[in-house]
Amino acid sequence: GKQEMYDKLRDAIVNQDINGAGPLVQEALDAGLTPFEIINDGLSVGMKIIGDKFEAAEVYLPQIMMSAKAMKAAMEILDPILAEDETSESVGTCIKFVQEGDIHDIGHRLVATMLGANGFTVIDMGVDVPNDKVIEEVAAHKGEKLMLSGSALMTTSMLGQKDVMRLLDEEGLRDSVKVMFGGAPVTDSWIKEIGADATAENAAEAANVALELM
Ligand code: HCB
Repeated sequence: GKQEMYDKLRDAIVNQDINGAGPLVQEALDAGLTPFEIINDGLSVGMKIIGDKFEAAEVYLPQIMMSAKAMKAAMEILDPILAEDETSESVGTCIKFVQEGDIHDIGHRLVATMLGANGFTVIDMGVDVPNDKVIEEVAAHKGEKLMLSGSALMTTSMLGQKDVMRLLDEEGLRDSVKVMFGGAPVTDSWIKEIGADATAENAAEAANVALELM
């Protein structure tokens, strides 16, 4: 059944099965699972488990890196399919980036994929992006239905989100863009404190929140 397939997908990430993850995703697709189910109920669950194990010092960086590679191999199969599904009518433009000093890109990519699959035109600025570049990009798209989605996985890089909000104000751009920040350390109270619009727990929720904000 479905749950059995979800468990296999989860385990492929937890057990760092870099070579097996791609074929397993194909198997899941052939069995009729949707890319959303594969990501949300399978792969992401595995990534969460490996993250928790890392925090409990049960696994170490090399293992995490291999889990990340397995995740990447899985997404290489899913990304083109999700891109095909994109509706022709764009619901808005989303500038997506990871804060300066931060190279964690797994969650960032998942959110970008989900936003794209939900009708956003996604501009992926990648990781370790300085705030002045982010502000330049927002300015370049002023006047469009615009959303900014930033990720930060470290408490240090998260502080940069506060500067994004200050710079948007200073440049007179705050009213031109909706701002959603996410990443493990980001909380509702942080979002409130810095004056951003929203956060989301995961990629599926991020897509829903983004659609609501538009
Ligand atoms: Co990394 N790392 N890491 N790491 N890493 C964390 C983030 C720690 C929390 C682990 C820990 O120590 N407890 C920690 C940060 C501590 C802190 O500041 N609080 C940490 C550290 C310290 C580091 C290094 C400094 C380690 C070192 O070198 N000594 C180094 C940093 C390098 C740098 O950035 N300059 C580092 C490196 C790595 C890798 C390379 C081994 C690997 C990253 C691989 C890659 O991304 N390509 C890695 C990983 C994988 C992790 C953990 C284990 C998992 C992160 C992850 O991918 N989660 C993480 C522990 C953890 O987070 N629990 C650990 C899975 C994804 C799917 O979840 O939260 O990223 P997500 O995204 C979600 C969600 O937040 C939301 O939706 C996403 C999808 O569901 N979301 C948004 C995300 N962005 C959003 C934006 C929106 O607008 C809305 C929603």
